Amino acid sequence: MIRDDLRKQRIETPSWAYGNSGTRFKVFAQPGVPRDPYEKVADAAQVHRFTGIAPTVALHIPWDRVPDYGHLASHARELGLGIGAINANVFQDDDYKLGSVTNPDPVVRRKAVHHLLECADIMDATGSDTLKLWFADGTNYPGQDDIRARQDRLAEALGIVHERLGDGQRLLLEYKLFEPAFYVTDVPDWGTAYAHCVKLGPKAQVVVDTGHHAPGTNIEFIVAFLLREGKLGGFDFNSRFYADDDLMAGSADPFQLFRIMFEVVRGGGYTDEVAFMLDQCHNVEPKIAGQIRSVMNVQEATAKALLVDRVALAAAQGEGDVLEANAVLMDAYATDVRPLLASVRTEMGVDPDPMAAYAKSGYFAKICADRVGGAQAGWGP
Ligand code: PSV
Ligand code: MN
Repeated sequence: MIRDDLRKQRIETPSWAYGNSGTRFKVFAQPGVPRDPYEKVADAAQVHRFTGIAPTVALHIPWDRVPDYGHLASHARELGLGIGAINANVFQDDDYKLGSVTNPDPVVRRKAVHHLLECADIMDATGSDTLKLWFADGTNYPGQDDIRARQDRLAEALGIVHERLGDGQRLLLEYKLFEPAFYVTDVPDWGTAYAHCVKLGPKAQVVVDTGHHAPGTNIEFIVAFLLREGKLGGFDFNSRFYADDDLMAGSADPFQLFRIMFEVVRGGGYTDEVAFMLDQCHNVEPKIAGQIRSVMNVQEATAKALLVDRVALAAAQGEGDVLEANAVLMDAYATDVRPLLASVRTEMGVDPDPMAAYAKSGYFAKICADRVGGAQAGWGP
């Protein structure tokens, strides 16, 4: 039943979406922005409160470093939230200029692996089951370093981390075509991530950030392939017009988001095994409302994907009826699912119009008034 499936949906929001962010040219401060991880978690709880389907928040370490992670997790629990993926950050230290786990210097490599293991400890302390690894590692110039040796170093580090994971824990390896490296990126694409994950074993899977491909890449094919191999661990959803734009999910290309979600549903990936996470930065729009909009956009794409008449689709495909097969898919995409979602929300005890309900709640005015003094959170510890 589509309604049951929609009620079960889980979308994770990132703690860093609630802090200040910007472009490489300017970070724009917004009023009411959290000053610490506790306030970020409180904001994430609002997204869950108004959508009913965002019950976990991802942390980024060291951006969300606290003295007592168990305490942060219980603060989250009191607000009705769980701690989701722990994102390791080995890209903001001077030592990492030439890479972290692939750095030619073994001392730097050890430091990076130590951080990844610390993130595994934080998983234990918070009850998180997912370690998300993205490496800014790569080179800018031909000859700068040995491409193959860097792969060996990467494999070695991943092996140590994989070994450390406990039962029920997994690592998700995130690829990205370029940036900050502009010649070689050590994990540039799903194939590289997949090959490393296959070698590592069952606790390693690939995470697909929708902004991390060359223009024109068929992301739904990647999703279908990884799911078929049991190696799709999750998504970092965001939208892009050009590169890694980190815009609201579903804002640039809602049709692509629908096609991705259809392959998820078709491939049996609409389960808790695949983590549906957001990874985006709200630079010009208000943070919490921006997250609510993204969650709703993913939810709408999901509803349309669930609506596809797969029996009719399979029949048309089997008969080689190209036009009919395409029409079946487009019928679902063209359906206005907003009334369905409003009614599902009402069944769930959530306001049918999350954006309006959040706006009316007065939460934004309250955090603007309350959060004075202190340093606003941004892309730093
Ligand atoms: C890298 O661009 C990325 O997508 C990774 O997921 C990071 O951890 C995240 O952005 C936040 O900067
Ligand atoms: Mn990402």
